[in-house]
Amino acid sequence: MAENSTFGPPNSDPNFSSTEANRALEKEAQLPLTGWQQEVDRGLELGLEAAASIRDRSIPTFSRGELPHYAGINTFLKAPYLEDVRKVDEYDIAVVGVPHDSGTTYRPGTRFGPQGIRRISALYTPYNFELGIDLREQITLCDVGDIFTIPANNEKSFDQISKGVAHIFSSGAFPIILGGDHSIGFPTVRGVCRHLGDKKVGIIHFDRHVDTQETDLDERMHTCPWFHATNMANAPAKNLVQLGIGGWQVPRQGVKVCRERATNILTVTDITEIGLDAAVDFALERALDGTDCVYISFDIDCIDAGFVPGTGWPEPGGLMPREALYMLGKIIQKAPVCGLEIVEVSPPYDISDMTSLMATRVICDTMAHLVLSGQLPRQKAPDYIHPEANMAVGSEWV
Ligand SMILES: [Mn+2]
Repeated sequence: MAENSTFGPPNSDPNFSSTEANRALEKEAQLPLTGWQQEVDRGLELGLEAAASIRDRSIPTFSRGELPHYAGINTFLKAPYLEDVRKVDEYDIAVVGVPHDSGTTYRPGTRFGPQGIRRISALYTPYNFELGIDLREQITLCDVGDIFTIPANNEKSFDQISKGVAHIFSSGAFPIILGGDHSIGFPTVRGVCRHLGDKKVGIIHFDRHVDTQETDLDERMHTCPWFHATNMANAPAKNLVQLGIGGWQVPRQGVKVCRERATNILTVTDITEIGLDAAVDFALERALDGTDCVYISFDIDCIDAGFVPGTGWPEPGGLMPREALYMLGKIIQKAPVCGLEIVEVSPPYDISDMTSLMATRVICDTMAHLVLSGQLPRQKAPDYIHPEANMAVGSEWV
């Protein structure tokens, strides 16, 4: 502080002592550095000690961890790549890519979504200032790579996706799914339902589009996931909540299905008029009515198109990033969440990685709120995973 300053330290100023920023400063002091030290030790062991001229002796010769951010192999957040997916149960969270865009009806490119999200995720540290959380210290995360999708055949891809998601979900690792277009919403939920037994899941769906029609262009496309997901007994339509719907790209045949099945829709105007907290309460009450857990399907195009140009059907007038992130965080704080998918990131249409960055932000905030709400790391398998669930699922899907 300058000698002639008229200001005292912020935390001694009664007008500012209770700011989020001051709380964040205090929270950081409570976080351990154990995981960081392990990363340094591992880097030195596997990456060799640095050249003699390097004064910081925590730096290895070969980059083997978070640093430097521009180096290394691009898994999500530089998490370990888990080649042997049979060991996914050893992690709290498993990130999996679903590079499938054959369900796209206009601008393709979401098959590169997982790569785009992973690439820009290298920009992030595992620490968040105001949340006071350091993922490296508090959970274990792996990147299991991508599901092998079949570009010429949506249905075969759906079977692959359901099998892969079921494998992760049944292991107890929390699945975070990087799309891919929104057609994957049906097979991902089907994979979760495979191991719910008679338990039920409510779907909270952030989107500008309803995605509820039976077919589009004669197939089950990215306009169709919730028609088919809510046909499953484990995922009732009355528990489908759709936040941010509106504009000029909502097919009328999908609207008809929403009306017939009485799904729960809030437009962007609804959300801003009733307020974010009331919108969160609306979503939770309906998604959790008679269900055991919530699955979050986050279409990046729910955000105003100005922030997310890299998507298949950009639509102006969407949610502000702060609004979407606020609602997402509050929902996770208050609901048992069984999985997250982030879809419709199309890097070929992106500018400066901004759409992929938004997706990364959604994922990292989700992980943080899962930890802050005590859902992760898990002490035991959640009740909604069937006790006989195991990773050896069959390949037949209805
Ligand atoms: Mn959409």
